[in-house]
Amino acid sequence: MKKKLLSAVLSVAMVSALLVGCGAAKEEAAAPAATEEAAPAAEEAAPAEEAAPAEEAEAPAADGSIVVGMAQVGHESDWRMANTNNYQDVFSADNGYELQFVDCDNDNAAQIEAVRNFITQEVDYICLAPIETAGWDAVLQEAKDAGIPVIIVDRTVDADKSLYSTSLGCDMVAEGETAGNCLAEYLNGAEAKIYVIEGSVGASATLGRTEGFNNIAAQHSEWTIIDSQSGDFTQNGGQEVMESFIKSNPDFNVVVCQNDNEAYGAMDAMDAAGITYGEGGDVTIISYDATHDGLQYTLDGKISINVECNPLQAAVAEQVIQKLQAGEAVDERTVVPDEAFVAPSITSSYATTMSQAVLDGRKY
Ligand code: GZL
Ligand code: ZN
Repeated sequence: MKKKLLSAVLSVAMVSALLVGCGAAKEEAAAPAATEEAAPAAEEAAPAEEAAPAEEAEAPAADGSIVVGMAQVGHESDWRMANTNNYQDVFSADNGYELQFVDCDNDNAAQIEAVRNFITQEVDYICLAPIETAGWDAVLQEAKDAGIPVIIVDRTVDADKSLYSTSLGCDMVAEGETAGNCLAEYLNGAEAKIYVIEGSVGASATLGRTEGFNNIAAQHSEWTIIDSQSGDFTQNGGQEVMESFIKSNPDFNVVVCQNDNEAYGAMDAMDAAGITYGEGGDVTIISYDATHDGLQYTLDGKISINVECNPLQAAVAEQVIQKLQAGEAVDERTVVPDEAFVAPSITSSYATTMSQAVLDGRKY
């Protein structure tokens, strides 16, 4: 409601400009079972508003909607698109919101600029899905000084907790430990020569999953992590890293992909090299996200273990905003629950065995 009409016009122009800059052509192909191309965020920009004479610039938003600025990581993966779509569904005009959405295209500088623009526009709330954990103290202090609550969503930041209202998202360390525990149960003491295709450098999802998996790997002297490199959570990245791993040392039997899109790329690379994987294959693939296509590959036995990270988090963010609107206290952190899945031939005490019914019951 603090939005000033004049700055709204400017902000729509800025947000649109940002969207054009950030919403560059989608970098990555969708999963092999191609889903529709993600609509560039620019199409979602808030409609331009009539320029209001300066003297009316102080008037509160006529429609009384709550203005939420969302600085989204980018459009790097199917998971991210599901997360974006969920925010656009929940923070709709019908629900009483004006969502100013910026796709920051995995660009830290663009994301900091997007948050600064939200502060200039005096939005009511900022939802920040931080590309990296580091580098947020200054701009979060600016938002605090401007009296704009910031909600850290999906990933986490390395910043003083007094600089933001709350954080929400999945427990990435737990996800890594679940992946390790599923693998240990599945291998049952067998030797593992493991490659890890990490997510984006400096992202809490990458750091957490790596830490969690390594916690379990440390318990198994029969495991060797041969190499671990970033595939940037993209399909191209997964393919390129897998190709370089195969070229340097093709003697491996496990590959951990820190999201489904990297797994699709890794499968492409192994197909090209004639390396078999999945049920009856030489290599066990572990993935994260459990998106629809990722679980289809798990049902098909190509991916053996898939650890979910639930992207449907916007309702949790909305509950926080409604509490803040009512002047109520909010929890420091809300963990969004998730689970894990294994291929049909695997039974696991840490994961659900995939079936068509399980796939049909999924919400994303
Ligand atoms: C996890 C999220 C990660 C997903 C990737 O919460 O931040 O970013 O695992 C996405 O698919 O790119
Ligand atoms: Zn062991």
